[in-house]
Amino acid sequence: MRLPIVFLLTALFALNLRAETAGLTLTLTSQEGPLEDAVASLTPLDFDPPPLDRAEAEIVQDNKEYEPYVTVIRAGTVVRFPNRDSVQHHIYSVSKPKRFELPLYASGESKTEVFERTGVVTLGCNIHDWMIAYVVVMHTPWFAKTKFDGIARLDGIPPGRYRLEVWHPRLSRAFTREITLAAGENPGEALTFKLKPDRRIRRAPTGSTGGY
Ligand SMILES: [Cu+2]
Repeated sequence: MRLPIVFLLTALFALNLRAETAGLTLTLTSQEGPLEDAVASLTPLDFDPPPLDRAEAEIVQDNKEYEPYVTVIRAGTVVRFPNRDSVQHHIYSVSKPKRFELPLYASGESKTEVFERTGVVTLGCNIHDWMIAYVVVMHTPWFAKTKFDGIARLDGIPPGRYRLEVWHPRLSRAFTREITLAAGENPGEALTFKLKPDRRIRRAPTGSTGGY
């Protein structure tokens, strides 16, 4: 008789938690269509987000590209940089929140770095000019990155006032606005952005750079 009551209480508690949280679903587009690789986040204005327990992320070097192109993490996250290529890379960042370099290391090896400070960190490679990736380091745990459909789903958010922010490598500045989220609601919103030209360096044709 005792177990079922515990189950019932657990179920009620879970239901209650769900009813008390809020959500937000964003559909992001630009002049080119659905906006991929945008980071949408909600930073609480009236309370501190829960502290980060432990988090890891991975940015791979594969086929002489970084993958993924955009990574969003919380401050304090450990990022692994495995080299899955047959060639070596020299990862570097001169971005303020995290200046570092990981000189050449062999295929199959991996290095790690901790990202402690919030902001956007741009990664390059000293050998391959076209290699670029972004690490968006956030204080808040409530963020989402868009895929090809441009949709960012933010849910399980405590109700309250937030700063909604949308970042993308090709926005002149991040979009921000205050928003209030109510318990049990998950409104949808569409936002359209004007992107700057894509300044990514075109990759050298395969085979023309010999050993590189
Ligand atoms: Cu490289």
